[in-house]
Amino acid sequence: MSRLTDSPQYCGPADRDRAWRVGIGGPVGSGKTALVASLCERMKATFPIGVVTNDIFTTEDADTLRRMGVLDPDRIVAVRTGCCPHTAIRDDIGANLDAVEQLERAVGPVGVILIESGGDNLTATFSYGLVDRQIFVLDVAGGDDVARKGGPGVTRSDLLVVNKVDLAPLVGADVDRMLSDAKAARGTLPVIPTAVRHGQGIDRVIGWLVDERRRTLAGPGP
Ligand SMILES: Nc1nc2c(ncn2[C@@H]2O[C@H](COP(=O)(O)OP(=O)(O)O)[C@@H](O)[C@H]2O)c(=O)[nH]1
Ligand SMILES: [Mg+2]
Repeated sequence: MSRLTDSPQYCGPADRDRAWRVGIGGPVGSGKTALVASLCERMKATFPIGVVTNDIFTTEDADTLRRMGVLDPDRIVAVRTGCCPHTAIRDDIGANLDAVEQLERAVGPVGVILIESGGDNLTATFSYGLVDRQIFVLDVAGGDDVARKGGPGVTRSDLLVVNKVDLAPLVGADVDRMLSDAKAARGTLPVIPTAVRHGQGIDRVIGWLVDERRRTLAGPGP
């Protein structure tokens, strides 16, 4: 299975001076904001980091992250999409690109910008005009058959995170089966189980991000 980055639409970072951008998508409530918060808290000492959130009608996720104090408030910018979340991250990315620019103007060079999508269904993916890599977040409480249901986020995102593994016994979900379904759907593409709320699996996600960033910035090999 090839990943979305291999598609002809992917142009790569047009300007290597700009921040490396990572999209975080997935269904409502799967743990996207929790993942963003945890990544900010653990990575900000090493990388100048920024966040763009997408909500349909409010700035709820940005407000939450500011309240949690995971970053300086001016490093968190909210986009109010006013439309289906996937429209703003895939079809008409102008508002998100403006938010990225606003962030970089406000705080100077940023090493990594995390762009959280509004919660959407299994069909949502980011345009590679907006992000360099994308993470899709599922959670075991959404049903352990979700990985089998497929969709581009499950099958071709650069990283699939299966979150809330701590809840598996409570909701009767079979995590091993979910992981093996996901691996079968994704071939060599990575899958990381997490319990973000308890810090479980976050170091693996950070390791993946650091490697992918290094690889992107190094450019194509000789
Ligand atoms: N038990 C458990 N709850 C989690 C975990 N990650 C997130 N949550 C909770 O799930 C709910 C939705 O998380 P949120 O990050 O807002 O989801 P989003 O809609 O995808 O951004 C919140 O109450 C989180 O505290 C986890 O690993 N385990
Ligand atoms: Mg959220």
